[in-house]
Amino acid sequence: MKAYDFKTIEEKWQKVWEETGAHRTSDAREGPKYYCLDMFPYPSGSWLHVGHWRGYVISDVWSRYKKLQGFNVLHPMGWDSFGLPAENDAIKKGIHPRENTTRNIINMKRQLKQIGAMYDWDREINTSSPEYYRWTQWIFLQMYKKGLAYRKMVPINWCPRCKTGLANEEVIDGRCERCGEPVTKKEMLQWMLRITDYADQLLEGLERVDWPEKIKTMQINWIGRSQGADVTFQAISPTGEQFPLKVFTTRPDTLFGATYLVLAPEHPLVPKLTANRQQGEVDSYIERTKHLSEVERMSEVSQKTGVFLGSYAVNPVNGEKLPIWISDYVLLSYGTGAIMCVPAHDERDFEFAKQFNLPIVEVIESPESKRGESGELLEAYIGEGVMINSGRFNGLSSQKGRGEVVKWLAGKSLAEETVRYKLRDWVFSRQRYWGEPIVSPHCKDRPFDPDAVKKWLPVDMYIGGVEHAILHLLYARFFTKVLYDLNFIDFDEPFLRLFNQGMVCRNGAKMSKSKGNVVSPDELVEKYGTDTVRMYELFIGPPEQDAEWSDRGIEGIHRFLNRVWKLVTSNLHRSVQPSETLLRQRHLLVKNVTEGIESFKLNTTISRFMEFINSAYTLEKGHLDSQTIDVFLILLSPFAPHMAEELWQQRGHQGSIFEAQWPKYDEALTKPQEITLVVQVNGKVRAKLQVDADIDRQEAKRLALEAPNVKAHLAGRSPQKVIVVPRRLVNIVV
Ligand code: ANZ
Repeated sequence: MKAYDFKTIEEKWQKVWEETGAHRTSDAREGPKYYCLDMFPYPSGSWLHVGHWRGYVISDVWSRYKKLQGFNVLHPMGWDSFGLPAENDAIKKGIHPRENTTRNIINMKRQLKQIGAMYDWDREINTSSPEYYRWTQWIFLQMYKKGLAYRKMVPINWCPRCKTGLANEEVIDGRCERCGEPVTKKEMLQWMLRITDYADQLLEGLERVDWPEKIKTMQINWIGRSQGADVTFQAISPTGEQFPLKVFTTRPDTLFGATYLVLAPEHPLVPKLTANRQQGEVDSYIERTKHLSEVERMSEVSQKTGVFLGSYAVNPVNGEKLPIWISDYVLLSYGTGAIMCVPAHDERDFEFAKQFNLPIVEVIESPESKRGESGELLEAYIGEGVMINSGRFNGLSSQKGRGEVVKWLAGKSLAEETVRYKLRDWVFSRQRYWGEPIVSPHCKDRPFDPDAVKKWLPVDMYIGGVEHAILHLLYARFFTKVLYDLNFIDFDEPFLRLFNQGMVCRNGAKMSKSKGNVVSPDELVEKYGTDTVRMYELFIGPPEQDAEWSDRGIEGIHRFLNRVWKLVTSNLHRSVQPSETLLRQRHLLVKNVTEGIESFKLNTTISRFMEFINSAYTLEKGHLDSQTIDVFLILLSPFAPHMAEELWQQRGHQGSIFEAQWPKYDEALTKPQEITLVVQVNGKVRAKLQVDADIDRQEAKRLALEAPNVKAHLAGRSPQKVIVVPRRLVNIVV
């Protein structure tokens, strides 16, 4: 028997897999198709650390498991290689991003291969290669033809020093993340994609996919559908001119409680409605707002600020004149960019009214309102209730009143029901160099092979980090829906099932280069082998949760694999029948591993393997029959593919273990075995009990003493002695 020489074994099998094209997917292979996709990595130059490994190991276990179940599995890999991180990395190294990207890909590919995952490298794609992006351009053109891509002047975050537009995420406290220069807003002509046309479809489709609820909720909130009404006020300028002024509100039932209006500082009516004496203050407020990001403007913690314009608007429900203000908490890009303010029933308006001493008028009554000693409102009451101070609508419930008020105003063309979305059209232009060039096209061939698309898509299982919950996953769904509407594909949701792995942490923080807490897999692979590292990645915690990395824990997994190696190699050709107990344990293991993988409980599944091996050593004294070994190896193979493949061969099988079939189990054999326990009182049989075979002495004694007939014969006397013969008899002496 040879020791477990993981180095030789792993090198050997990676070579064999490569040479035989074991991971190449053939369209012609039998079995239903299964498409398992990883979120593609960015080849940005940092090495893969053990945190990156985790997701790839999870998806590989899943793909190999599906293959063993008889599916024809497609598991490709590619590179998401355009974008700011790739450009910044190239700038840092002083070389062209294309050259840098090519180098990074070579490195990362070598590292990915170290995992021993079954990627079909023949289908590798690279988003920055012309062969790839000519087709993203082609899709863009189709969208343009359908009116879904258009150009518009929009204000973007602009860093005057770096001379580039910045994403909201790159603006920190109003300054450029990289150079610290204050960020301004700049109007620029941008390419936009009309994702808002798809808002309802993007919501509806979420009901049809098997995704974590958390991610669905995040997308629902991001799309942010609000049902409400546009209501028209009459604004009167300081010179007496009148302008219709539309506000968007989700609470038309509170119209009688409006005590002022607020416009976004950028609202086009602001110049017309500003009184001369207010001009200076208004101008400086507008200038100040330019330096704030939307995130900062919507922040709940910052104090409300604003300026009175010096003009008024007439409330259509009661003819009252309300002062018009501007404030940064109203965004131009949402609704109509103007709001009516009801401080009694809106938190932000309440805060603003307190700050500037504006009147607060209650129009919704509820016992839940929080009041001070003299009955005044202590905070806005935002819930439902009964309408008061609302003229003809008094006494109606707020829910019912909402519709009635709109109906009444609609009759005078002063209101209409509307649905608004938080979702904005997507600014698709990039000001930087390393990004998809926007079209100059001569597409001769096709973007994709319709037969292949029909066979493989949609993706059955998509695996990646939770940080992509919104943008990437929403855009991908949008593109899919557009292609569906253009009749290029016949499905409209790209990812049927989604799995998000948790992050790997060290010293309590997410593992990352910038935190200086990364662990490289290289030395671990060198010391323990890939299979050990793979299994340890899975063992550190439930896959969907964040987990703390410890270098020490890996020893335990390595010891386990050594025990497996020893046990199997010392039983390679033993012609024995399994004991009844072992047979049952084997069936139970098949059940547990199958269910464990199905429910992604990969860490506890590994514990099941360990228990099985322990009891094989103790109960069976290290003797295993061939069939049990084969079943065990197949179950283990998605986790430790190199070792399983090697031992499978040593058992004398022809061909790869991954051509084998996932074992089945007999449900009856997984149930705890029952035996008949005979209970005697003073030598006479008084009861026969059906109990679990592995019942312990304590429990056997308790059950025996509780049996009704036994109790009757004891007649209240306490036994002098209770003798338990395991699995057979309990003898009670009184
Ligand atoms: C009056 C009112 C009274 C409101 C009340 C709420 C409660 P969601 O649910 O997020 O869609 N609003 C409208 N446009 C806005 C903008 N551009 N910037 C900031 N706030 C805006 O919220 C809709 C509500 O947010 C609208 O309903 C409006 O305030 C405000 F008791 O109108 B409401």
